[in-house]
Amino acid sequence: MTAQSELQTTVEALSQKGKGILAADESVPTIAKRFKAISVESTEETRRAYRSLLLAAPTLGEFVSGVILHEETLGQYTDDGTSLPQLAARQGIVPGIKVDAGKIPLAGAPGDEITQGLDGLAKRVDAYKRQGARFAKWRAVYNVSDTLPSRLAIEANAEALARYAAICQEQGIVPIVEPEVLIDGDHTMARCAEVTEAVLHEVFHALHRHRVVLEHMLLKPSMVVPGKAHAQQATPAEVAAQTIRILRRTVPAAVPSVNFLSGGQTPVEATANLDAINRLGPQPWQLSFSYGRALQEPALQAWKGQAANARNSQDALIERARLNSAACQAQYTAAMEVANRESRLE
Ligand code: 5MM
Repeated sequence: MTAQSELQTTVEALSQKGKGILAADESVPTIAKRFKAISVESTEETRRAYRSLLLAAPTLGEFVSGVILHEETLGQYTDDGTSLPQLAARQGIVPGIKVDAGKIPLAGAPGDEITQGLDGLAKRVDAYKRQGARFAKWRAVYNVSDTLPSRLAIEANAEALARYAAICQEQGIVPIVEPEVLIDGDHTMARCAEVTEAVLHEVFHALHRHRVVLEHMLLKPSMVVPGKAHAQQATPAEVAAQTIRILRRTVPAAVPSVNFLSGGQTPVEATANLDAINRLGPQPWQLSFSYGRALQEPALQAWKGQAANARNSQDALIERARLNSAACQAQYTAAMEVANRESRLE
């Protein structure tokens, strides 16, 4: 298979109608934080147990087309000896891998951050591909205030995202480009829109300079929302209108799919907002999800580190995945939340 047709096959598998992506690539410190909230110690074994349970959830492949894994998970096995990427593949879910090496302060730009991990990336991507990964993800993070992010941070992160994407495509791996404008802070929705527009504009400029084939990548942006501490929160209809306005200004029609991150929204908010976005009618790109917390929070709460709770945890994951699948098709209603909860309690 040529690199181009390989990329096309993966893009088609990932962007199936009504399906989204499960982000399960929390770094070791992040998963430790999530486990601490349910009083579970984070060890290689507890991480393996939890992620095995997620990937084995019956029917997950009906709603989820791809899963983003952490490097550690790529080399882990279920109790019966199936590799975790293989377990995903058996459900019809494409295994992917987070390839960035996390963020550090950006020198010369107080308050801004830059994502690292470009050195030796081609070699690492080649090794991940041999372990079963077919797509990759790199996340850039932008803190928001009246003065942040600086022009330097916007340009430096765009350059890194584009170099990463070009390297992945050369290796036959589909890049997910994730510029996350953070929800933290008390900024207005207008400020989030302004920053998101500047960030996306610069990202696509850099992708063009680095000759990234837009048809063979996915975008994973944040939605346009007010800061979490802002006094006035937005309705799903407002989030949808502002998000689509900014995406239409900045994202070329050649990009096949936009898979939002949840970024600290509650699971219900993330689903309602995605539904409202899809209710605005057809756009040049598919509009779906690539949620971490908004898919996993109820599953973590149900699991609590106990093998006996595995089935309940899987049910909670499937419930969110099904509701988000409905949201991708503008078919979600708040009443579905109640109906689901009641049927689980019966
Ligand atoms: C699952 O978390 C991903 C990795 O984050 P860390 O490296 O900080 O642990 C993260 O990139 C995630 O894929 C996105 O933020 C989307 O997840 P949310 O929870 O925002 O939907």
